[in-house]
Amino acid sequence: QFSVITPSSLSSPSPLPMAQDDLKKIAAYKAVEFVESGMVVGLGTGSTAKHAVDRIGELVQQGILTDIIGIPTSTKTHEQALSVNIPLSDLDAHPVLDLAIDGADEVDPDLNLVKGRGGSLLREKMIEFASKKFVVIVDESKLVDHIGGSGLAMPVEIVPFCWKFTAKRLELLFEEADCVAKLRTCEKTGEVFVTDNSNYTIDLYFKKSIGDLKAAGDAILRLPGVVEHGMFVDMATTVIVAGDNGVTVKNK
Ligand code: ABF
Repeated sequence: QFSVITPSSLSSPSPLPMAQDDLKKIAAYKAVEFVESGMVVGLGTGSTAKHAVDRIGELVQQGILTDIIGIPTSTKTHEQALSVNIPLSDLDAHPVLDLAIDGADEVDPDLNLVKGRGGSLLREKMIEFASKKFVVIVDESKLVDHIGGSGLAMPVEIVPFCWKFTAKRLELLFEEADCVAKLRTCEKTGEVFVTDNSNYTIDLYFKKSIGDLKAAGDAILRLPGVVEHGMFVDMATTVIVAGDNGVTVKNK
């Protein structure tokens, strides 16, 4: 069920569309309200999750949140969290998390997600899988009717060894969806993008529906060479969406 909340800073809805980054911040701050002292918290990656990490750091520094342990989902978030004084640990020491907060690239009406366009997905999936609650924070531009139907990338993390073979097998797997597989490169340098886990990323582009998401995800994982894919099916417990008319919280 949806509940609509108007942020206090928007007591009467603004007549002007809000900047996308402001919406991300509103969603992030709302999610941090779920964080309590003593919790082990998964810290997401990306421009939306960054606001949540900053906010948690602020509350830790003010002594409002105490005994927090953060589990970062990327090396970038690890550095950011350290810079705002959040005590950190990892999944080996804390195999069960109370809560994880992270962004997403696409969210469908059943709260299934596409993640990984920002470069991190494997550590995110491991940490969010281990969390009792997984709160996703997005601005309304991320809402889609069908996962993979936006024409934008569906990321798959693969081992570098003979990556062309794996890319070809991924295309063949989704032949009926007219899939094109592209190796991700760095925009600035043109060099191959290497993940935090020293792997490569293949971005899949579909012209037609990929059908059942779980079946598609399982088929991807059965391909030798694949490490993990960016479909997060049945993982989010709450999605917080910030839009011009306020914040919407949807619970699974
Ligand atoms: C990460 O950040 C990724 O899984 C996802 O690709 C991305 C969303 O980033 P942003 O909040 O910058 O749109 O969590």
